[in-house]
Amino acid sequence: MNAPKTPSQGPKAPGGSGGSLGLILGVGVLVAGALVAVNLLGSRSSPPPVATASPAPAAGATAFEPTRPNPGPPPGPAPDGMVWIPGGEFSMGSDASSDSLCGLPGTTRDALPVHRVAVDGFWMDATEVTNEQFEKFVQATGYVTIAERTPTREEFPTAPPENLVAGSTVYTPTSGPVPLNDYFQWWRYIHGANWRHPTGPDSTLEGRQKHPVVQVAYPDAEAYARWAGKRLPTEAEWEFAARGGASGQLYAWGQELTPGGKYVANIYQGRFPQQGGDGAQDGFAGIAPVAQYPPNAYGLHDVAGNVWEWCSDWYRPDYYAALMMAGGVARNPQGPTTPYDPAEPGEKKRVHRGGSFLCTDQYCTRYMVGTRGKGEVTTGSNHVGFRCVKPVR
Ligand SMILES: [Ca+2]
Repeated sequence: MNAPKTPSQGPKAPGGSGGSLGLILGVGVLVAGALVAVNLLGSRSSPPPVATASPAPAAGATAFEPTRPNPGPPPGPAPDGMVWIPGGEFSMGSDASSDSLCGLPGTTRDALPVHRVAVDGFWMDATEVTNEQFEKFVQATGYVTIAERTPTREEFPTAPPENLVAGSTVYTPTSGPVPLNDYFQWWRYIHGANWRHPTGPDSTLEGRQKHPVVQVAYPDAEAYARWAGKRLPTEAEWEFAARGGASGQLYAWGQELTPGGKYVANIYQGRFPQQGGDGAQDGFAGIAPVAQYPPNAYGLHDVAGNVWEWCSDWYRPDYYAALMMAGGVARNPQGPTTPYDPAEPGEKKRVHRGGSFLCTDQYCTRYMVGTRGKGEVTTGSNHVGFRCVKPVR
């Protein structure tokens, strides 16, 4: 595979794309399981306001209260491939006790505090959007994804010429053990990687029609949803749906990672991120076709693992604290009005949810249902996809 070099200086002080949401040639990096974008093309933003830290509940305390789904049957027959999510009131987030399950202390702090939220009922795709579904969209519209567009000199005047090539970020296993704090060891910007060639120009979709589409940036996912007469879920809708009516559980299926000794999601077992390190005890090394495991109580497949899913909320680590401070029950929250990630203050990020086939209890446990991820909006990778929702008119 022809892999243009990532910048020799590696991850520098957080840069930014300024006010522009134009094409950013970025490297997606796995930081505690979340895809984070590092802008390779220079910094030109002013720092945003400082976020307030999320308070942690007292040790041993739990803020979870029962989920109260809205009563009544679905409003009609389910649209093709979708299931009814009744909506209702629930406790959202992940409490401090789950923090210790992540290898890196503090990595779930942005899911605090657990707070009360209510969402209206909606239809949701039972699975992540597949390659064959995305292909129909592209055939019908001629849409060109961001990873397929070549960044221009005008857009990025300070970028090295070798970086001005269309491509995307690809997980590249290492030949041996590496420190887990240097994500450039296993993420590469690959010229020619895009949804048709998910791991680089030599890869194809042959045999992958039922795999979730990947290498889609946020605007790509949004364009698909619009074409399909749907939209992307808010983070609150996503979590309500993923919890399946239960409250305060660690996983979408319960409290145990492997109920009955069996894996029920496509995650990663073994030595991360080494070549051949994924033991595939869950049946799959790497990405899997959708719906290979039992659905949750609402009929949703793969809300944990396989690929991260875009949500429509901007990412801020202090958003839950802000909702808590506002008091009462947050009704149909839409996310903060502006994005902010202290790790990369200049980048505009939206929420990712669900974790991926690269999440491991060694390094990242974001397949836990209340935890959060984040991604720069123009950055795709081969472990981020999406599913859509359809509100009731
Ligand atoms: Ca796996």
